[in-house]
Amino acid sequence: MSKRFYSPLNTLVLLAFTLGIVHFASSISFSADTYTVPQTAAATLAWDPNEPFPDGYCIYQRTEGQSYDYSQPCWTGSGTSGTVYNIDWDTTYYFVVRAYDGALESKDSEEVSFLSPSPEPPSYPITATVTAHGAISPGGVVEVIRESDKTYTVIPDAGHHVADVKVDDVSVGAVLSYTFQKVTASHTIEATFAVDTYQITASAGANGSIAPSGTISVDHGATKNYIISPFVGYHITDLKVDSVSQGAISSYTFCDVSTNHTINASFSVGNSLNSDSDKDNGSELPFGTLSDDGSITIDDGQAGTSSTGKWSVSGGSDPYGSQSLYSKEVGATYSYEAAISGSYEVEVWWTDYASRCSSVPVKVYDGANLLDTVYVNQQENGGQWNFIGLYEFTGQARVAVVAQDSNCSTSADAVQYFPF
Ligand SMILES: [Ca+2]
Repeated sequence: MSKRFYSPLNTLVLLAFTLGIVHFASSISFSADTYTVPQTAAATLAWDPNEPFPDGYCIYQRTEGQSYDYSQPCWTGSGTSGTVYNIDWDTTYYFVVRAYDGALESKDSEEVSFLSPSPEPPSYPITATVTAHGAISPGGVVEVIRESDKTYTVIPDAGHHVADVKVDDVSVGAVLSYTFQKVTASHTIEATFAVDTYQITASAGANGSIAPSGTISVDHGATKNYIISPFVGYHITDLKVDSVSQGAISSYTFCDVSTNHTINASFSVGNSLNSDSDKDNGSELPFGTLSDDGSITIDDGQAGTSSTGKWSVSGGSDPYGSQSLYSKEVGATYSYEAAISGSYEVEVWWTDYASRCSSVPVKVYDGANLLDTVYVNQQENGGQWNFIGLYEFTGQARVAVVAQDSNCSTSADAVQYFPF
């Protein structure tokens, strides 16, 4: 591969030379706060020895578009290799070697070229992670060139928002973007997300209730059901959802919630037992007889009554309705049940009779829960309403008159629930 040639000016023969490159990548060093990269590379050139041995050799260099300046060798020496320093990165250099002996100088050797690309600057990994319900861009591990900036975008899923962003385990708040500036170290960035929530505010006008009531928080996409219950003696007039009338309905369901809502129920006095709306919504209706004042009266034998043991028609005076009953069977009960909610006065009617018991238990229940036991003297105050107490019911009120003694008679006639 080496090519001999003869200089016309002398007898020196210069063999083609080979080029070895040396740049200082191996000397690049870093420490915590300093960063040193040599600004130049060096090239070592080697060539075959001339025969006969000359006084020495000169290396000449040029760059693209330039000519050699033979008055200024960049290296002179007697050996067969030389190193040229101060080679710029990313610049193509051309070299020739000439041998000289006294004033004689050979022609140029073959020309060789040399290019030293600048060493890659160091980079640092930034690791981005997210929890469910969102993304971060760019994700994963990204190498970031030293001293450069890197911006991250945090992208929550629909119906969610950024809960927090941590950079190197320290919160930077619920930001949608974060930029690492002039990176000189590895970093982490982690985003967490949370579901959006909305407020549903439920209210009920007088004489009825809505459940759940008040303002509650609902997750994005959730379903929420509301039940509207008029008090006894009242009916639903209208249900407004976000101020838009929905009619006299007794339940409403928000589906796939994605904004705040309001729901408001209104009620009117009056018995709506036979109204279409009550039939349609299947709401529980009180038994017995409703009055305009909202009270409900249950007479013996009416819907809502039930009994255990033996009860017979009494000859007592001033019954409520057409008749009253009596029992002498200890523990026999006569119950009056009403599907009502809210505060009610309970009143009991019995009839006078000579054999009446003096301490008859009247038990008041709300569902299965015994609220109170009041003992009444049925030897007195027959033929009228007698106040038992004021109670809070949650849908299933029941008053039970319990036969007290086989030596006296217990009267069961009527019960009244009066809204308070
Ligand atoms: Ca009666």
